[in-house]
Amino acid sequence: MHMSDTWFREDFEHTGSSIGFRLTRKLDQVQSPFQKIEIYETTDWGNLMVIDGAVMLTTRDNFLYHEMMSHPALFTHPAPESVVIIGGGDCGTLREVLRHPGVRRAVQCDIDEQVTRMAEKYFPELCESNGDARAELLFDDGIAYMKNCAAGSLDVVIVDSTDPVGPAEGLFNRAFYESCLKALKPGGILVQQSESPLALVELMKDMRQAMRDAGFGAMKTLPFPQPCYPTGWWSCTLARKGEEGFDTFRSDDAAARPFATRYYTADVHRGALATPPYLAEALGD
Ligand code: AG3
Repeated sequence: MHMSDTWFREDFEHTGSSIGFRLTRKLDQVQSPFQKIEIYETTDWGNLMVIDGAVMLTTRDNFLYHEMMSHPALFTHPAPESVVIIGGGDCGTLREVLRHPGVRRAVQCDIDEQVTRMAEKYFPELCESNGDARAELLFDDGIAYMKNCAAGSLDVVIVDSTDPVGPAEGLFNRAFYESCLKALKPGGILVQQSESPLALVELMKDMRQAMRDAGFGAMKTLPFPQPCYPTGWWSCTLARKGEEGFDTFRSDDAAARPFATRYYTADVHRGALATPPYLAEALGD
């Protein structure tokens, strides 16, 4: 018998499905100027962060998402030194990026400081690299930040956003991608969290069209499991400033990586590049 029969459930209207967690108690809640952030303790998944009713992460399964948002792009780029993360206020992506010894500067720009304050308290392991001399944490509008970024100054831009509604809506359109393209050096890579590869293919197509219209060359969507997000299956999309594709990556470096991972390996990376036929047909990958 479990001590609790109280559940948090995210009903995802677009997919006609839900994901839920059994709770022990509510730990915190804050209404920031941008959104409502809730923190729960669960019986089996550690702590849970919810923003405006949407699951952001759990202690137990966030490594899947954070590793896949970072390592495929950083092991595809020949020598990533300068990285910007838009969103990502929980600092999990930042931690993974900083594991790469070649990275000299990693800027995280999230509009909502409260997300980071909550992560420091309830997901301290994700924030363990925040004091790294290479890290810079900004609490600012990511759209404006990318617009004002020096042209040709970045190797990788990672958009670790919420769904394309509310504050994150402007992170999925052509104007924003144009700013990203301008800020990247030739051969630079944009990574965008790109929702469920099963239920949100239409959204993914629109997003990729906006990237193409902005001038990005090669593109590739990598699916991965993510139990806490709608349908339990998620994806990131990589886009290149230039035509060089994503089929080859620094697989020897990935295999010999000087840090521990729990999901990402060179083989997992290779596997994620194998696009299932239905998705290949829909996206042209
Ligand atoms: N990632 C949030 C992805 C969107 C989840 N959508 C949902 N639950 N409806 C940002 C947090 C991880 N750093």
